[in-house]
Amino acid sequence: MDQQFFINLEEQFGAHNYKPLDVVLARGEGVWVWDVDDNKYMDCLAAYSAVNQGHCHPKIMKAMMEQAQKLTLTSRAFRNDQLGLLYKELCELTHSHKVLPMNSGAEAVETVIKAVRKWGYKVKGVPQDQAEIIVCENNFHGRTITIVGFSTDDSSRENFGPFTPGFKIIPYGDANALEAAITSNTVGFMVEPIQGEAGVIIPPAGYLKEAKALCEKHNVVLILDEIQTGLGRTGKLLAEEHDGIEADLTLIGKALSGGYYPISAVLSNKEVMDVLRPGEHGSTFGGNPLACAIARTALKVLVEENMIENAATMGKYFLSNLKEKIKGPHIKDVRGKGLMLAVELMPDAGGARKYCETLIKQRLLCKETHENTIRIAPPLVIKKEEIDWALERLEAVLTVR
Ligand code: IF1
Repeated sequence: MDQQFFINLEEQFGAHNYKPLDVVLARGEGVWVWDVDDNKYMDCLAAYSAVNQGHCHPKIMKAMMEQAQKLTLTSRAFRNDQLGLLYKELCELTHSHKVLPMNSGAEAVETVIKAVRKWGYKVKGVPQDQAEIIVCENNFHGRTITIVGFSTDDSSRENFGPFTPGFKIIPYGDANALEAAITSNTVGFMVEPIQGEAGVIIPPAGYLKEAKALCEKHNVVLILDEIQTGLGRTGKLLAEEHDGIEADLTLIGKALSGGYYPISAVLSNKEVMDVLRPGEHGSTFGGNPLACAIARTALKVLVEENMIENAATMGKYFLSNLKEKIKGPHIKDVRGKGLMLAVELMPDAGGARKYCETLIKQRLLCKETHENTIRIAPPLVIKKEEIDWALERLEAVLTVR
């Protein structure tokens, strides 16, 4: 069957909640993917940083296959021999006290909203149902009703109301705005260290450090959403390390899966997590042995194969060359940290989508975000010569207006 056969099936039988680029993929290995006609492409999206370890990493595959032949799902009504090991390894790796495992990033976000609200009522003494959580403009934390309710992107929230109350929205990167928004009812401040969906928006240096200090000063829980920036993407295990801080609660997901099986987690540095008592939160698949076995190996290879250091060095190489090669009146900015990179086009450049469609013809898979930004985020295993291969094509496509 050719590409059109599969496209037609998706169009005929699938909901239209996506407008994917028309490339039908069938195989992946490392930074490379192949379509149904065996054309080879470089994946510069890595499933929005869920494939940091590269496609079909053999060691993660082995762990999955071994566990799949033993025990996959028990529910949390019983214990299993993988969950406690994942807890310990995650806590040691991230200097956390507690872990609460979920499945999707959005579920981890919903979990932290529940936990920090209850902490507000039971520990901080906020009056019942008055808890406030501060978030930033242009945030992206998932797609549940509560989460889109505090989105500032109309396409994420239009026609989905009514929404959950108790959220305040402030400008991103502005510590003064944060302090001004804090009241005695504020229980948490949730923020992405770098805003991914907004277009790889990097806050001023020291922003997270200032936010941490303000949260300590006002007894507010600092929640960092590292679902996209975490697990090596920015050249550190967690992006918070660039500011030399530790969040009170940290959300991870995506690459915790190794690109195989959804798993997310809330990591707690303070005893916020202890406010949740048996029967108050959970999910059927949360903490299942298959996901835990996979996540343990996903973390192991990330560290043992120096993927984090590679993201730092290769990211610097990629960014410096992008800045040098991608020029022209239609280029507004080239930015990034580690292997979380972006090229922003001028508003009159015709939109990022058409460049992404041209890049496909050059066998490079990138994805636009919003109108004018091309995200470049390959798996963290990328080699220098592979970056050179990508740079050649990016220069050929992006330096032509
Ligand atoms: C889609 C965007 C990226 C996230 C952060 C939580 C979540 C995400 C910082 C929720 C998820 C995904 C969602 C995915 C595409 C992708 C995305 F374009 F939607 F915004 F990466 F930028 N926090 N981001 O980035 O995690 O529930 O999806 O596991 O919706 O198509 P999730």
